[in-house]
Amino acid sequence: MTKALIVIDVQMDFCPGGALAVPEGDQVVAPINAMMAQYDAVLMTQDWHPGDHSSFASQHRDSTAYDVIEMPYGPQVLWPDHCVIGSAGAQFHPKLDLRGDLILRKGYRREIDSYSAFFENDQSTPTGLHGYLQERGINRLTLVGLATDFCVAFSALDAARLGYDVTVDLAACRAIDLDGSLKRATANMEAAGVCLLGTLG
Ligand code: VGL
Ligand code: ZN
Repeated sequence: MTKALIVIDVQMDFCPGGALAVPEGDQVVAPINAMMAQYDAVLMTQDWHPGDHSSFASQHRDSTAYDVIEMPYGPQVLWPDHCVIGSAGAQFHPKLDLRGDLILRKGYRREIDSYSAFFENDQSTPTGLHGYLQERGINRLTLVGLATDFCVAFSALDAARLGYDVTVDLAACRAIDLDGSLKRATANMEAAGVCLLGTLG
């Protein structure tokens, strides 16, 4: 078995003081760095949006952040502007160990958001990560990072659906928790056979 650590969106905008700050988001950095040596591959995702991305509330008249609107591909939460391509907020946390093999950027197409590392939010446009992992013979994945209830959960659910052996280490994740989203996400992950380690952060 070949195993990879997938580090989701440990970026400044998701840390305290950032544009879409996740409570205690920066506290995932130390545990994630400590885990890296135990894996055959370390992959990182980077949320990477153009300044006029359609997931930004600023792009929609009469909407405010955290509203949910209907997009051609389904419901979409509107977010504060965050992780804009090339901005300081899009950078990885400066203490994150960057020894990773691959950095996968997502959400760079204006018309569609991408929470998952595997598919955009239409749940059918692939990012190419599945092909990369298959070619490297990686079949066991541990996911960590930000945020538990959005990008980590969507990635874990897609990975389970694709047939990977999936673990989410909750001690190295933190959540946004919007209207019960954390509870829903953990229930969905459990139902999909994702192994949840540690306690909810
Ligand atoms: C995320 C909301 C918007 C995440 C990214 O990384 O969980 N959440 N963009
Ligand atoms: Zn985003």
